[in-house]
Amino acid sequence: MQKNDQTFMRRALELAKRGAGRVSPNPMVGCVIVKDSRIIGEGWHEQCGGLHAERNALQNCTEDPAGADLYVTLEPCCHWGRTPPCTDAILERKIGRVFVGCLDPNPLVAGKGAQILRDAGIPVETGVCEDECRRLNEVFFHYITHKTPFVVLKYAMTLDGKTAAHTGDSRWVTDEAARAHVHETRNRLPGIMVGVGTVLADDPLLTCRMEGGRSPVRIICDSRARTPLDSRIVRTAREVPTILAVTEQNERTAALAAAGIDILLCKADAQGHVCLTDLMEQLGAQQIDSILLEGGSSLAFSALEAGIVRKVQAYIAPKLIGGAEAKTPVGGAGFAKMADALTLQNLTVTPLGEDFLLEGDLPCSPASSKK
Ligand code: AOF
Ligand code: ZN
Repeated sequence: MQKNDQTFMRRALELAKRGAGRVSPNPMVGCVIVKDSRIIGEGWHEQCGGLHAERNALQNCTEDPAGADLYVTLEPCCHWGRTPPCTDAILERKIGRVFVGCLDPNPLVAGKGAQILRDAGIPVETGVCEDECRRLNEVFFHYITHKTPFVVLKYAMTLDGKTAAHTGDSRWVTDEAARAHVHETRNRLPGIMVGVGTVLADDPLLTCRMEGGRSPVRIICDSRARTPLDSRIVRTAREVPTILAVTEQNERTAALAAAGIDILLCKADAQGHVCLTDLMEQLGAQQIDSILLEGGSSLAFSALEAGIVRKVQAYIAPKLIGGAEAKTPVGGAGFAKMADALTLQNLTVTPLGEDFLLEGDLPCSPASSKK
């Protein structure tokens, strides 16, 4: 692999990121077309249903791309989806060589795109900046194979592990930079989920307040439909799509539906709460490929116990507040032994102003995957 190849692929990665929050449940993909070491065309997948990165880059070429090198962060597709196959466009425009970041796990593509190009005599190199390309689309990689949302558990806590003072005061645990980062995530992921306890305690809006951002679909886990009709979430339900996951339908769910809330009837678990595995399957069927789980502490534990959480984002403020009764991010019954604790992988630490963001992955256990 040449150093130049990585430079062009990194440019394609930058372009791909422009699709954040716009392409779900499709992947973010970027493409650069290069002739004599000069970029002659750039493109990215701009929105779901729109042209793919390769076709956009080919369309934007300032000169004939015949014989040029094409760099794309994801294997070119070879199937008819909402758009025609990218392999056709690459062959029609007589591209000389193709450099691919990572193969497409979509069973309709999965290596066949690269093979079609090779069979047509085009040299294809795969695995250029592969790690970065895979990481960019961790949501897509999960969703296309499991058909359930990639769940990110997010919380902010003090250095002594509290999400609020013992009085309940929680404004604010972290500073502005960390809070702005949360809004970027709200913009990126199509769903945001909380338990009804959080609605009753905080009356949150759960919208994205980033400039130019778009708000995720709000999902409330509320088995017995206790969300108040005069809560801010219900009052804004006609502007921001909102799903209430319940275990029974009654006059309260009817009143909430009349106020613009989508009622989603779910199976109940042994405790009578919404069965999270069932909820994830139903949300996946609605094309919601990822969800930011913002609390509260009992839903966080239920989600961890059910094995639906794939990533944890812990914002940590360098503050000590104490209080035996002060809330912690993960409640519920808890696991009995330290040996049962869930251990994060691929941990990263990012300083944000005075605070820190700790992020790590939780691998998919066989029980929590649909195959
Ligand atoms: C590419 N380049 O830019 C993207 C690809 O419904 P469609 O037509 O948008 O196809 C969606 C599938 O195509 C998606 O699941 C993934 O396998 C691939 N996405 N492929 O060659 C792109 N966005
Ligand atoms: Zn394509």
